Amino acid sequence: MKNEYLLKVYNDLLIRNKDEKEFLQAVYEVLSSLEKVIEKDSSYEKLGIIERMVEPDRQIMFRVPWVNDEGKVCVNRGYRIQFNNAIGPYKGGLRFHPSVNLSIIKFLGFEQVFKNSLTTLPMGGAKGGSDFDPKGKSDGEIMRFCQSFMQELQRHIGQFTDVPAGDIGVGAREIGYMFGQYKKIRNEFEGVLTGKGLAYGGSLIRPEATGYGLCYFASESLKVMRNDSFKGKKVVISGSGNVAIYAAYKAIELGASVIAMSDSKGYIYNEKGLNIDYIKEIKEVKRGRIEEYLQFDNNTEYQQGKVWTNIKCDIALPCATQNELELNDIKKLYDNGCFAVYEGANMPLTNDAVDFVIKNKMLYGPGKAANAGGVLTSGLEMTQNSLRMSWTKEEVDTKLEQLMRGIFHNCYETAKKYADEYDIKTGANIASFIKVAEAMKAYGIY
Ligand code: NDP
Ligand code: 2IT
Repeated sequence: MKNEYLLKVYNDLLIRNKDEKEFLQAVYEVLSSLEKVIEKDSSYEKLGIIERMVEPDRQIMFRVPWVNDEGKVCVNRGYRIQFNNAIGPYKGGLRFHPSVNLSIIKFLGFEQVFKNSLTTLPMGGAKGGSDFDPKGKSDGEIMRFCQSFMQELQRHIGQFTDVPAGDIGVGAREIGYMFGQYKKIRNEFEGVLTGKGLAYGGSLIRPEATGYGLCYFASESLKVMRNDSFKGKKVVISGSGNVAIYAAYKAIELGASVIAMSDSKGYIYNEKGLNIDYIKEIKEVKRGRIEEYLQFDNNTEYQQGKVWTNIKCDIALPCATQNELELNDIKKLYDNGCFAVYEGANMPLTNDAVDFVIKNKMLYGPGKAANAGGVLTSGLEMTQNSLRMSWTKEEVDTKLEQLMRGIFHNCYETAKKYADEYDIKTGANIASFIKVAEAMKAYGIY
């Protein structure tokens, strides 16, 4: 990054937020793509657009007390970072994981602003969550935690203000407990959360949406950039949660075999392909570990530790968490024949790993574009709630597929205009930035 204005904003942020490693990384990734637009239009600097974009509208942090099954009072920290609502109400998931801290929620909120802009739907960006660890907790403990979390969060959100959803550690069960608590405290039945159950305003295809959307984006990229498809490809996926499972189903439906998946403890590998129904049963019903797959199929290998970079494959779909693939991992994947990486997770590649991918002309889908299908379908859930009706599976899936293919084209055309066709990172950042920046300009200074 050479532009003086961008460097100054970044260096100021570095001083003020020096401990927020993930947030600084996400900001650097975006700012380093914006040089050409900033140099072409001096109004961005004059109006302080970048300074205003890197500072959240508001950061909410709160105490979450809850009682465990032994009757002991426990305390966690809750967060909601409302980053930017220039193009619509704040929107973004909630993450429950022991690693959650301010830096992680801020990076996720910052990314969400640009991702939501790419969806073409009217949604601003936010993120929230807690350092609560759902692993090993009983249903009763999860319920009491979610109720306490919502007791405070409810005063900051609303269907026209801020609409949270799921992320790591937050799925249909947690959304149900939180929606019930919101409805009770506020005495309002409104689409304040997405990812709801079908019985109370949820959308068909929302559980599948991020994984399906990732494969729609990938298949458009394969078609346009290589005249190719998923057919016959060997795919490796990290994670075995919501995003990973439905990405695996869709990749298989499109003709690929998924040969490896993982969790935070290790990965499973079977050259002939994995059976995703077993993984769904282990993760969604038993809430167990991926290692238990071996009980269903003893021809599969299990390895402890970091994901699968030593496996021969064609396409990698990192769908677990941030910074899971570093430069050396990507180099190994590349040496093993992998030619495409599409990010189901948020920021799964370090910035130097992304640079390697682009430099070596691997096909690439940055998270803010490739995993936008989840929030996009959340946007469709909000629309259905406003209309007080629900669309069929086919209607939602068709909209998801069309919009994801559209996101690829928007990023690809913008990449060609400002950089080169393999630099989809720059394409995604510039295309999403311009829309948010134009809205901010229209409002004047406030
Ligand atoms: P889940 O909680 O359903 O699954 C998370 C998966 O990632 C699990 O397999 C988990 O393993 C693994 N994982 C989580 N943290 C770590 C870690 N620190 N190290 C290694 N593995 C880890 O979450 P989702 O599938 O919803 O989310 C996965 C990613 O996708 C996240 O980056 C999220 O931000 C992103 N995303 C999610 C969307 C959604 O709609 N849900 C939308 C867009 C992006 P284990 O069980 O062992 O912890
Ligand atoms: O990272 C993400 O885009 C999500 N976790 C989904 C957010 C949403 O509001 O559906």
